[in-house]
Amino acid sequence: MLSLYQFPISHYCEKIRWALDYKKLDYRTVNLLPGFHVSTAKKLAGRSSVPIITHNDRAVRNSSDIITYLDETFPEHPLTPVDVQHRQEALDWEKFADREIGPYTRRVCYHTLLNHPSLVVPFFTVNGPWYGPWLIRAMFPVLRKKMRKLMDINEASAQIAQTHLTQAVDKVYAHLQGNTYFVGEQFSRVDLAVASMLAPLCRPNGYGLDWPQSYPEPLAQFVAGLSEKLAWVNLLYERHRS
Ligand SMILES: N[C@@H](CCC(=O)N[C@@H](CS)C(=O)NCC(=O)O)C(=O)O
Repeated sequence: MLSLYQFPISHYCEKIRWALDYKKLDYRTVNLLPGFHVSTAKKLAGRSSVPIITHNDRAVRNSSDIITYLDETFPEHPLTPVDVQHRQEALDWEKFADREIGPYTRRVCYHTLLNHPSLVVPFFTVNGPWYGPWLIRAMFPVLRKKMRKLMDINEASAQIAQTHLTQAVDKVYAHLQGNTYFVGEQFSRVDLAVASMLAPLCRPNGYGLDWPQSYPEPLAQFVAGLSEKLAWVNLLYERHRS
């Protein structure tokens, strides 16, 4: 049995949900509560970060390693290009998405969303333990402070993250030049990785969260400024994320 230990809100976890769904694999999700996840994650995989998958008494963490494991273990509906050059290009761009997009999307989004507990608490607790909404609401001021500290989220760092993210989106847009796929003519792990890392900015159907109609400011304005270049994310979700 395949299990995915995750946070529903996390875009790294969405990357793995998408990979599992794309590969049509049967799996169960175990939704952990942010801040209360550490002992479970460490017991499973030695580190606190999710996503983690378990399969046949084995635990794999780190989204890129998980996709490699899934493709090696379940070769049907592959996400890794077969052509050696395409494969390397895909892995390089995936690394760019994981390192140069994911953390900045998170910082920019949380900088606004953490000021709106009524919006973000349901995202932290959806389909989790029954006591989750009560616990996270009660602990929210402490949790928010801890998250801001751990992820270095403040006004100055959010401004820098906006600049970084804008440059990363420009780089993606320039690479695609109107094409749908990053590498070759086929959907692969790189498209999935880049689109997942940008998805919280686009609020696509299929992510699994009940997104608000629009984001509060200043996030709404930032997202609006990128909307044309982010249209590709929604297109990929429509085509490949049922
Ligand atoms: N490089 C990791 C990053 C995963 C990551 O940053 N996970 C965050 C959620 S978005 C997390 O688990 N944070 C809590 C923690 O590290 O304890 C991957 O690709 O899986």
